[in-house]
Parts: sequence; structure tokens; C-alpha cells
Amino acid sequence: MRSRGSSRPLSKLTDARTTARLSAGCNSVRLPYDRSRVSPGIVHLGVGAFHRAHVAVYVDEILKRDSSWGIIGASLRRSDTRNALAPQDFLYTVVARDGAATTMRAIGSLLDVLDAHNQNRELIAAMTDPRIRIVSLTITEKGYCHDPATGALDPGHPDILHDLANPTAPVSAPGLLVRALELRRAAGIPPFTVLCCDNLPANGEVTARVVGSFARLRDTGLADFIAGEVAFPSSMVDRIVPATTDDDRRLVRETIGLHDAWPVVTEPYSQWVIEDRFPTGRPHFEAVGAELVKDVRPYELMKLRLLNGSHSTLAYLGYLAGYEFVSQAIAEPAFRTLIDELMTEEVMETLPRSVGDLSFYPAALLQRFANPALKHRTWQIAMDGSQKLPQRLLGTIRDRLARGKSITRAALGVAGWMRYVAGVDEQGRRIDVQDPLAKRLRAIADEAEGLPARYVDGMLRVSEVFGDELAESHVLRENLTGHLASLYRHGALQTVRNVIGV
Ligand code: CS2
Repeated sequence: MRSRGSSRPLSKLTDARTTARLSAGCNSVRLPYDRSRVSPGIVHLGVGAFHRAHVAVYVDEILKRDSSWGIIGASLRRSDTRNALAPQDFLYTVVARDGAATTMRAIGSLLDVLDAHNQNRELIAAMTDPRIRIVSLTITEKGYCHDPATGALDPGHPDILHDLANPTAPVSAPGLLVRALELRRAAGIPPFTVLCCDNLPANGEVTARVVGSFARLRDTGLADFIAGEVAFPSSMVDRIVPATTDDDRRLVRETIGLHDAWPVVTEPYSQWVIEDRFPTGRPHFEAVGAELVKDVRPYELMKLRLLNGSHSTLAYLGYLAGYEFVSQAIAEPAFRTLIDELMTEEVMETLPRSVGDLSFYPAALLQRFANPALKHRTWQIAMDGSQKLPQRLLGTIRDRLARGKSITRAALGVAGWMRYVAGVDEQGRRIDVQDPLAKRLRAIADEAEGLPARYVDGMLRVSEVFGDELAESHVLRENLTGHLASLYRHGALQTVRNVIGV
């Protein structure tokens, strides 16, 4: 493993050895550029599977034409990505699969992965390096330390309290960004552009708001500087990337004859729509398949409500009905019809017309969900529902209620979530609910003592999820109570059948 002194945080990699090893004997897995010439231009916070199959792949294409945009990655929570990738010089394989084909390619755009806890100084030094012009983020919804219903920073969040007490050794994304911007400002280095790549609506604005609020809690001069000088473009990201399994590792080993400790398996499809606002420069993203636009909001709404709203609905109801993978759930005709109707009957008319003709999109999504080669666990998507539901299902519900339209299917997705976070499945087994609010949600379920109306009342008071306005809606309350009663009495599959009328 390469050791890195803090005095040389961004030394160039010379990994011809590993490149040669990965390319040996396999024409489909090789790097089409000289990696020893690549220098870092991007720091990316949150190097999970999604990043490695999405932004890192676009940047890998960029490196064929411009070697100044390598990525220094950082893990904010765990050190497992660094531990797996360091021995292979941060090279890894991306496997794109569907029923018809499997393709593999090596990705070399990731030059290093730093552990934000154990290598905090190195990470901040990297973010302060003048060569870094973009800091991008995929830290998941909960990484923003915000109130999901309003998008405002939660000043009582444990990581924010930590970073206010330790401003020079921050652990949260807002804390890291503010510290690095502070150091750049002091050193006269122009700020970087902050590029959010998480599934949040107006994700650039949300990031600007939490970073700005955190900065203001530290130093108003710094907050004014950030508000005036730093760009936070929004972007819509899309690629389905399940967590890597041992079977995936085996597939790579058997195909290319090399052990890759952490490949990523994904679908062939990929989309990235970026708001074109990069005062400090950017790669020629449009040359590698990204769409640069003035306003990302319509694309974000489309994707969050159609894809992610369907995904979450499938995840909760599918899990409860006993389906381990999305492809299994969508193969059940009743689920397929429910998701189709959710999209075409409820979500579509809430979307802005400016996004163009979307009539092809629901069918394309159903096909992507059905991809039999992806082992995408319903349990994985079910994680962090309290952070996801506002933008995935509740926006649709709010817009439809305002127009007096029915919300049956979207409300069933929300009721599925409520049933799921109560923590016991239809066979009486414990559900491993992963959610920052898991304990509180479970307590609300326990207090309701099996009475759906009481449970719904308690849940609607969780203002981080529902805000104030939705909690007052009788229509929503009635829909949720009816669905929840049915989920408990008849189970998820029968409830779905009843809702679609078969
Ligand atoms: C999924 C997303 O885990 C989840 O919540 O809905 O990660 C989804 O696969 C991506 O947004 C697809 O672009």
C-alpha cells in the first residue's frame, strides 16, 4: 500500500504495474489512457458503489482527452472502500449487465480514497489543493444533516455539533466543505465548485443552504464569502447500482482471471444532467454523454418521482410480500400494474411540461426494474425512508391533493413504508430497519398498539418527513389508514391486488 505524507497529499500515481496486471490477457478490460499522467482535479465525498459506477465512469472517459481531472475520493463513514481498493491502486472493474449482455471495463479515474476520519488532514489538504476545481458529493440523503421536509440544516445534528466544536477537524460534508473553503480563501486560492450528485430535489440549492447555514454558525464573513463566490450547480444522476456481492467478485474473477476486491455491477443505462454553472472550470462533460442544461429541476422531479418513487414503493411492499430483489417484485403482475399506474395515473401529470415528452419513460423504467442480472435488494432501497419519502412520494401527493386528485397508489407506497418501519414482517420476523429515525418510528408503532388510525396519526406528526401541511390533510390520513389496515389484515400482495382491482 502506498503511504502518503501530509506534505505530499496529491502525489501522482505511477501504477503502470497494476494497469498492466489488470489488462493482461483480457482485451475488454484495459485503460485507454496513460494513468501515470493523470493529475487530480476533483475531490469526491462519498465513494460508494453509485459514484464508482456513475461519475467516476464519466470522468474515466474524460481522461482520454484531458488528464487533469482525476478524482481523489473520500469515505465519510467507513474505511472499507479504501482498504479494498488501495492494494489494487484504486483501479476496479465496472460490470454492466442486463438479460442480454455483460460488459466489463477497468476504471482508472479514482486516484486515491481517503478515510475522512483517519486521514482527515490529508482530505482537507486535498480539498485545499489549487488543482482541485470541483468537489462533488454522493453522501446519500442523510449526509446533508438536514430536515428532509424543509431542506434546512439541522443545527442539533450530532455531526454538526461535532464540527462546530471541532471546526478544523470536521467529519460532516458541510463541515469539510466549509473548512476547505475557509483555508482556500485564507490562502488566496479560488474556491472550488460544489457539485451535488445525490437524489434530492434542487440538490445544488439544498447543498448551498446547508453549507451556508453551517458557515454562518461558524463565521458570518465566511458565510458571506461562500454565498457570493461559490457555485453549487444542481445535477440529476441516474444509474441503478446494487451493492456488490461475492457472486459479483466471482463473476469478475472468472471472466478476467483477476481478483478485484471491489468491482461494481450496474445496468447499461446511465444518465447525468448537470446545471452548467462552473465558474472555476469543468471537464468537457457533454463530450462523454452528460447533458448540460440551464435548469435541472424538471429532470430531477421526473427522476425522483417516477424512478425513485416507484423504487421505494416496490421496496416496502415488495419486501413485505417476501421479494428479496426488485426484479422479483416487478415480475409479479400485480406489482407491475401498481407501479405502472403509479407512474402513468398519478405521477406523470404532476411533472412540468418543460421536460418534454415522457410517454416512453414508464415502460423504460419497468424494463430497467425487471433487469434479471441485477440483484438489487428491496431491503437496500428500503433504507433511510424518512430521508427519501418527501421527494419521492410526498411531493406527488402534495401536488395531487392541491388539485383535488386521487392519491391511492402513492399513499399505498407511504403506507408500505409505515408498515415496514414498524419492524416486524408478515411472518412475524424482525425487520432490520436502517433509518436515522428508526427508533422513534418503531416507538410510534408500538404506542399505536395495532390501531392503524392511531399509528397514522403518530407518524403524520413526524414533521421532518411530513412537514406541517400534509399532516393536516384528511384525505391523506384516510388513505393511509385504509391502506395500513389492509396491509395488516390482508398482507402486501393482496392489498396491491385490491388497489389495482384484480
Ligand atoms: C434507489 C436509488 O437505493 C435507492 O434508494 O432508489 O439508489 C436508485 O437506484 C438510483 O437513484 C437510480 O438512479
